[in-house]
Amino acid sequence: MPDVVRLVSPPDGQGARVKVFGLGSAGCNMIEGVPFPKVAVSTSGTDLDRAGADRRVLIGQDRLVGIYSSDKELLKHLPSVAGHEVLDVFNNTDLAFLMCGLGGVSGSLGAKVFSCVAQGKSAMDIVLAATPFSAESSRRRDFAARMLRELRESSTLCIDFGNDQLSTLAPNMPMSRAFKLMNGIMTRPVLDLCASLPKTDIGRLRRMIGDASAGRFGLGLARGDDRVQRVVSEAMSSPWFDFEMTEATCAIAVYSASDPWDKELDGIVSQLQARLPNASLLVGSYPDPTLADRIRATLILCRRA
Ligand SMILES: Nc1nc2c(ncn2[C@@H]2O[C@H](COP(=O)(O)OP(=O)(O)OP(=O)(O)O)[C@@H](O)[C@H]2O)c(=O)[nH]1
Ligand SMILES: [Mg+2]
Repeated sequence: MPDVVRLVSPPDGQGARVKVFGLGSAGCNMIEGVPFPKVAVSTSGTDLDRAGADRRVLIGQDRLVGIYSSDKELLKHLPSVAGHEVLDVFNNTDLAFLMCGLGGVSGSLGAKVFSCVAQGKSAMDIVLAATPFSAESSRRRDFAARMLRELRESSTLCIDFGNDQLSTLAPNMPMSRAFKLMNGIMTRPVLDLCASLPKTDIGRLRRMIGDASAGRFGLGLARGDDRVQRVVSEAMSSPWFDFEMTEATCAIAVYSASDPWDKELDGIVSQLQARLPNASLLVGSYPDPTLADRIRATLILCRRA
């Protein structure tokens, strides 16, 4: 039976030092309301103005392409090659979340460069990337697909969110509202991981993910008598889980409730074990008073890239 590891929610001051990066136009939208130190990165100044970030990195497109084209191993071992404006934003950072939309230049190349530099600075890098709608140009979609393959290979974990699947979650919604909804969904794993992952467990998370660096996300919310069963069913029915569940070799689950209950966490663990026969489980929990009588399950399934 694969391992189950339970995280103990970190006391104040013992959580990981987190930084959230918004790369490119989409990335700068995504980090807007995120309650952690934020860094906005783009080739466009207007993207940076929007993000309300603590640090802003305006980088010329030629320079970004130049760093991207340099030797990736060199970048990991000698991150200063990227230049100080890229390097310094990783000071005092244990966990770097890199958010972007793939298909354009800034977000796609930015995510690749910044994830390599994060590794060079010994920060754990988790990429959260939206991929283009089918209605966008095939050139954009092909480039996004190529960059997703690269990011899955090179980053510690790359969670992709197909924008197309938004139509399942919110049919007939205007694009601007749909993006807002999607950006809120994409920040959920960031909030939940940060609330439940002590700094001392980052190495363990990295080892459990191993080479299963292709991540996908599911979310469940439920109230009422059989809420444990329903919260897991809802999370498992994520439109992004479009692969065989036997492929998942690692699952990260975070349970939250206004007053989390060990018995409910046990219930979630056994439901997940039954549905994910090959996955080691890393489970965390934390209190979220805004949930009132509901519970929430956040689930990240990881497969080999
Ligand atoms: N989820 C989400 N996706 C977005 C958003 N804005 C754009 N996208 C998607 O992200 C992809 C990349 O677009 P941008 O972020 O505008 O591209 P960029 O990284 O700024 O690239 P350049 O402008 O070429 O430097 C698009 O093809 C859209 O599918 C957003 O706010 N949320
Ligand atoms: Mg742009």
